[in-house]
Amino acid sequence: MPVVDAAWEAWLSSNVTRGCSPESMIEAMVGAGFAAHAASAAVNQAFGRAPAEVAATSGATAAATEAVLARAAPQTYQYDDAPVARGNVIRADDRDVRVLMRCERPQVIVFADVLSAQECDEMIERSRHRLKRSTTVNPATGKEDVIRNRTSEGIWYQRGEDPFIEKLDRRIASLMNWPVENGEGLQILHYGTTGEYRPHFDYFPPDQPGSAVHTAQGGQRVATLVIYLNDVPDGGETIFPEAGMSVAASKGGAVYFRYMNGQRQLDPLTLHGGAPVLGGDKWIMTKWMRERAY
Ligand code: PD2
Ligand code: ZN
Repeated sequence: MPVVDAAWEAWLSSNVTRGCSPESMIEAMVGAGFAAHAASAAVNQAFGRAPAEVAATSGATAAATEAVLARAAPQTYQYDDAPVARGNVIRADDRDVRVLMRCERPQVIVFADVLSAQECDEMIERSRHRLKRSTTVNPATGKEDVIRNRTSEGIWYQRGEDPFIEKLDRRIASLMNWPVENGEGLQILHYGTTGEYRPHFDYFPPDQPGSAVHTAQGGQRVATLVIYLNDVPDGGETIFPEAGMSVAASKGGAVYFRYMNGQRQLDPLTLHGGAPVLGGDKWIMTKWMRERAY
């Protein structure tokens, strides 16, 4: 952190004499690495040493500091309306889906009956023999890595790849109230006992070089629907550690969460993970929605 040495003293007094505003001076010092309170104190002192007529017109440095801090602070996420319909039962294309719980910050909705028990069984049976060890996107490179954060196996279905998948894609898009064309293909994941997915964000971190590869088509992810395909006997909840919330896996039920608002801000409270499965296994089906057609 810099200190107010002779060179800075000279800079301060010449800027006061030139008629610079306290705000611009505090901003310049913060930009040079000073803490806001240190910059504010130094600017205050400089105006205090100035001739009375300059000091009188300088205004309050406290207000100037506030303005600088407000500009420097990361923008807090603004919660606007999620696209999901209101009400306790939502008509999702061909099926009525019950709402069990809604949370506004972060935006999380828990549903029952997104899939029937038979549809869950059919998805599991179709997928069982095609599973591969899951990968995770490396944020630095954008490549898929097998890492210990995610101990599951999975398979992707192309959007609308057959009539059964197409029906589910349409129902899910209708429930999420987002265009079916903006959806990634469905992903099935299977976790054995002890399997887990450590807390992460589903969006691609904008400041990481690897994200550009993933957002080139369809843009950023905006919302996720995780559908549970079986009842997990013990553990395996979807957890939101920043919100202190967990959702138990219940066959045919689902958890929706939305992390990108209309201003393209991303909600850090949607940090989430799959808790370790403590008994039995866990099957889920995930839909990620993008900003644009994918
Ligand atoms: O298995 C889950 O509950 C879970 C939790 C968090 C899955 C995902 N994220 C995911 O597939 O992104
Ligand atoms: Zn996730």
